[in-house]
Amino acid sequence: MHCRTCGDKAVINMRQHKLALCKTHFLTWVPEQVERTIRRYRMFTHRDRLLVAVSGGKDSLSLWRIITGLGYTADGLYIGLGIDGGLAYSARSLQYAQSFAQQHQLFLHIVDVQTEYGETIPELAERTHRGRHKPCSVCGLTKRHVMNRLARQGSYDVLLTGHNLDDEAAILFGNTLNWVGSYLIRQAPVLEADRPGLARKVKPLCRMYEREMGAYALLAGIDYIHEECPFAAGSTSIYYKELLNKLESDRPGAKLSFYLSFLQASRSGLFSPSADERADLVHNCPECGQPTSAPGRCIFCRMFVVHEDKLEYNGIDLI
Ligand code: Q46
Ligand code: ZN
Ligand code: ZN
Repeated sequence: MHCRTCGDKAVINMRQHKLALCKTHFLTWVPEQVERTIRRYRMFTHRDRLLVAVSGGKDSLSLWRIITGLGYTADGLYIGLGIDGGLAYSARSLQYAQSFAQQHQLFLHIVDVQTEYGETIPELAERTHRGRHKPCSVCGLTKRHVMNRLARQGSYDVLLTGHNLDDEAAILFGNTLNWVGSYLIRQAPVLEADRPGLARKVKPLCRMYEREMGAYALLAGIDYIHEECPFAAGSTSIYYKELLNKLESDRPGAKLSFYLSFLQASRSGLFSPSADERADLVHNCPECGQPTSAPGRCIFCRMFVVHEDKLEYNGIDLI
């Protein structure tokens, strides 16, 4: 197999694109694809201040590397979840994020959930009975809250996450299996900050296959945490990814076409929000200022209600 551009030995064959490339040309092809996605969906410009959510994994670190390599200005945000699972998962992922930032002379915000809010994610899940064995829902809503908070407090224009095509296709697959309309209308490469308290969110890797991002991280020499979070094992999203990979191996390009056809249908108004859905998220939490569906405090602030004194003691400005 030879590189389509220069004829040298190819290091990767992407059947979905009918394209084989050598290391040099693959390492230029990936940023070109990401730049095209940024422009196609009008994600941001060189004037914007960007904040990248960094987990220490291959996608987010590669994203940070690619966009700064393209000349954008971007700081990072690492959220310490306090997840151990016998692997010291959080402590180790922080080390990868920190050493990447140091190596590339980039600024990394670090928000440790236990230090700031008094409990780790597993402890919070245990106390609130919201998933003792799998704290993913508590974790997800805490991460969303912290990302919004930091983006607003730091006056960033856009928040970037490292979701790749496999992530997006798996989320879409789950949402269509159950026809969750309210989630389908919110799944997009760009989520506008259409409510006070929300940051604009974008996913520049949404058209990149996980395999392509794995190869990019390896060939670009990015050091990242290889293990998944211990709570990811057995998750439905991993199961959906496996199913979609089976489909992809028989029909190369099936994942990309599934996702892109959805975006096209979405643009043509197939998933317009109902009046109820439009009325959703109209209130702003009096405590933190972020949008919430119910009057009064948002779920995040209600979860931390017993720690209010600690929040004040820590001097955290939540508004
Ligand atoms: S939600 Fe669940 Fe992830 Fe949080 S607890 Fe781990 S697996 S990190 S993306
Ligand atoms: Zn080449
Ligand atoms: Zn709140």
